[in-house]
Amino acid sequence: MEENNLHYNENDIQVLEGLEAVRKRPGMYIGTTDVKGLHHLVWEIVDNAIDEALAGFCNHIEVVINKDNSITVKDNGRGIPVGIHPKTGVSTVETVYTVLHAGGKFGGGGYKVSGGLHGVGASVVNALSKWVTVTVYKDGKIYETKFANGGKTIQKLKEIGTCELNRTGTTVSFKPDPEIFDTDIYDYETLKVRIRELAFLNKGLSLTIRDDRDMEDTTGETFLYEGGISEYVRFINQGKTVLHDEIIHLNGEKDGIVFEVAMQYNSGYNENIYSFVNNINTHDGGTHEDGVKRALVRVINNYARKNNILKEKDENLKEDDVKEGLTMIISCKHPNPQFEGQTKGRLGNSEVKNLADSVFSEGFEQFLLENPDYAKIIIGKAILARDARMAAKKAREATRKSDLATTNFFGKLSDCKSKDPSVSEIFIVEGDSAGGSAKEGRDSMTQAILPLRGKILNVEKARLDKALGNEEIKTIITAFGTGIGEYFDLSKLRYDKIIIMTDADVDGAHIRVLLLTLFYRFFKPIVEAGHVYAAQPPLFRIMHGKTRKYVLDEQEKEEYLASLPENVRNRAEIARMKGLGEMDAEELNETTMDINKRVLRKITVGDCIAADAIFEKLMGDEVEPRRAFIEENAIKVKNLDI
Ligand code: 0RA
Repeated sequence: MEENNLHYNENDIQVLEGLEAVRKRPGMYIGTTDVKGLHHLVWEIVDNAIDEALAGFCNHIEVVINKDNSITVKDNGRGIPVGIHPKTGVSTVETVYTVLHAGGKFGGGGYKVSGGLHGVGASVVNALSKWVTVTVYKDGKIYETKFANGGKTIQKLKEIGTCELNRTGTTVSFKPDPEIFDTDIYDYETLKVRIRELAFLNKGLSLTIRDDRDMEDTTGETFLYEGGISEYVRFINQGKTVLHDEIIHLNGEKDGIVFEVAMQYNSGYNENIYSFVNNINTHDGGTHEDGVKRALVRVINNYARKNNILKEKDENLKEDDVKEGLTMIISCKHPNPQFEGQTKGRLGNSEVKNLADSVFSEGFEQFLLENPDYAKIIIGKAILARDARMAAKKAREATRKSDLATTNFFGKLSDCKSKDPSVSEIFIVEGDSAGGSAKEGRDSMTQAILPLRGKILNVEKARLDKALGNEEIKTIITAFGTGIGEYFDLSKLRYDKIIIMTDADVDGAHIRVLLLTLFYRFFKPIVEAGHVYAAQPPLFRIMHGKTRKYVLDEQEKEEYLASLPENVRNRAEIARMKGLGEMDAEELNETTMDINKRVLRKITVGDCIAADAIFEKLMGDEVEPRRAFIEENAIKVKNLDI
């Protein structure tokens, strides 16, 4: 093959050693080689296209999951430069894909995504792929280069055709190397949620996601938000009762740092504050968030005192009080962000704090002055929150004192024998009958069962003090052992895995959303530390002869049937599993609980946020969105990964 007749020089050897290092220790470059790392590859490539958009040269990006679970990312930017690079002696395209960390130096945008694990560059994707093809449209020509088996160049950049002069852009396709990754299956929802988020965060940029594994889906979904983060706030608050129609949107710029915030209060009791730097979620906050919060507390207290809503004898409102019911998106674009903390989830740049404070306080003060009625409502809510906070503190102290022995806790929980948290698991099971089978089918040494009677309390609709009075919630808190709020202690968690086991139907989805909401609001560190899982009960049982085979979904069913000889296939009995309660103890153990056979899905904070977003549709008072949602999802409830 002509492509293999390449002459290797010293530069090539260095390149190969660089990419070999990535293959030896992929974790150092992309964090993990599980499903998260697999998706990370997509974001590396998309980030490059976003940089081109931030530089002002690209307004559309398309991501396609191809039939073979390879990915294609297409942008309409200027196209990666195709000339020979003076340092490497090969094309710039090839350089970007084969030299570690080369990408950044060739970027056109001012806001490089350089935080956390992002921004390691296209070469890392190449190193971890079975094959990569890059196509560049530029100057009326189409260029192409190909790599295979961990980034080895198998086709040098060459002209493969012509195109219209005004057509420019870069298209990258890659197939993750199955030798590196634990799984090679992309999850459409995961990609979609982030793509939609990128559309919110980059107003005017249109992003399309398409799943070509599904023959019926040929158009995909396109996200484009001219209103940017304001529309993100509206999206999060959809279905919630808002306290003011207008979304407050403020922005400012200083020394190349662009700062933007959008907010709206709703009548709920929780905060939804999300902050980003260069499109990366800073889940541990940082100076941009601190500046806004400081200003928020100050402006509200000042206004409340000036207008005699807070009397002289009253204490100032606290941050927690003014955050109740607040939905807020903070987005900062910074040319040189410093990310701090163990997971690099915190912005450290000190200069951002004052910028955030001044932009926010000026704009928000003006909003209050211009809207005294809204000001009264917002501050009135904060005062109620303060009163509830005091009551909740008392209730929490009470919960902390109640220990395992004093509640009627043992009646519900069938605990495991082991007291070693590192091997212990707790299954939270929908319904008493499934709970019974689970109890019988479990490994009682390491597996605890907690059956849920009815639906647990919706913590979106109740303040903390009320939630803490709820029996099911009390049981869960006691079982976990961590406490909550200011008494929370992750090291006291009694189980390594918390496994939600619900039916694959709409009711099951309800319960899962309620639990995810509870976990997210009360036990976020448990979710963040990766202790929460969803069990995946099978959807079909296939019987032929003496063989019983359980499969998770339609696709797996088809694949299994196809693998059978025709005469066996024709006689196979296929049953759709209706729910957990339908399985006997042995079946439940074999399909869903046995450590060696089951499939668990790890729940991420992202899942919880997604659950929160669809929450109102599923649970809210409004009937219409709920009906639409249930109809929309009735067919693919299995895919309702929430
Ligand atoms: C630097 C300069 C030029 C294009 C790009 C970077 C570029 C990089 C990527 C990565 C993915 N998509 C991209 N699109 C563009 C263009 C310089 C010129 O005008 O030739």
